[in-house]
Amino acid sequence: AKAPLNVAITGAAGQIGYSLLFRIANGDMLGKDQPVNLHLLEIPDEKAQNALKGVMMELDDCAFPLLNSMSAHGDAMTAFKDIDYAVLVGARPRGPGMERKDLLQANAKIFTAQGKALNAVAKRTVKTLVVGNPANTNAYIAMKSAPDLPAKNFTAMLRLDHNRALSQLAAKANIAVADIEKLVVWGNHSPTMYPDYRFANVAGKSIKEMINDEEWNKTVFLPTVGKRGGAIIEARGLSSAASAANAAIDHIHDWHLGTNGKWVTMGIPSDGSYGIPEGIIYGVPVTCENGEYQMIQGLEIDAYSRERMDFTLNELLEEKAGVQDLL
Ligand code: NAX
Repeated sequence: AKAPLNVAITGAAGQIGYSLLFRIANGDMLGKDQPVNLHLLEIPDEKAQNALKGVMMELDDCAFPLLNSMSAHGDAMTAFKDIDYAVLVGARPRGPGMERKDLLQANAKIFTAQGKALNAVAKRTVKTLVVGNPANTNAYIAMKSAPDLPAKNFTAMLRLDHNRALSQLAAKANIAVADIEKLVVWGNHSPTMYPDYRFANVAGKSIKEMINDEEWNKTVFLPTVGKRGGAIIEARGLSSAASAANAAIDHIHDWHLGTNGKWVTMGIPSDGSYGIPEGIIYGVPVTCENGEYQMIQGLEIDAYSRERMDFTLNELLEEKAGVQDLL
């Protein structure tokens, strides 16, 4: 049998946590033959820690064969000890009357502390996925706070946007989601992102040509994918949780086990290509193999795409400027 991997999840008693933990313990993320030790982090607050205990009781009650052990933590320095994977979900939500700048700063404090803890106690090979918003900038902050760890191992979640775009395209072109290749979502996990199906195809057949409707792209597809999070809040009264957990599972699953040549979207530190300044955590197409992602290089960027890619980049640069004093 394989040795267990240590996986830390923050915000473990939250909404996304409630959908995420059970699937990780079931082997959906790291493989059906891979035992896990779950390190669950919540704020030290008694209510949150009690809620976490309740979730752990339910995990016990599932008797998952792959769940080797679990532990509850109120401090990142113990939660992140020797971990192989970190899924950083917990973040400060926007409170009533809170300015964007305040939200950025509150989260910058959390992700500075968590980056430092990763730097101090996690395995040197730890791979990190940031889900908590603003996800790209939080990942940037954690990366900058962990100078002894490889920068490439800090990523942000664009996979929910990618999956949302897949499902909209499949419905429009009457094709199966599983058959869609080469979809891209560029930029920030925010309504400014740019889902781009110019390269997408089904068995080599161009989806852009199949749909052949630029008007639909600009007036339906882009806003539907971009504002999907808001539409779900409006309908459900709560933000996306099961679909967000599912996207986190997909992201780490593919990073760990590979994509067999399929393109997926990950927010990764830029290497400077496509005009994205080095280090900015930006959604790009990648393939994964042997536990490493490889960015797809050399795609043609037309004028409209350039404009959209710069728009979402500028938002990231503004977010970065808003937290620069803390780094
Ligand atoms: P919840 O408020 O239900 O849960 C968050 C949990 O995190 C709470 O239990 C809280 O106590 C805990 N927490 C807060 N600060 C913490 C810290 N410093 N250390 C450990 N735990 C901490 O939110 P939920 O719906 O689960 O969403 C979590 C985050 O995901 C939010 O920031 C949300 O905006 C973000 N999302 C990101 C998505 C993405 O695609 N990247 C999509 C879904 C989601 O909106």
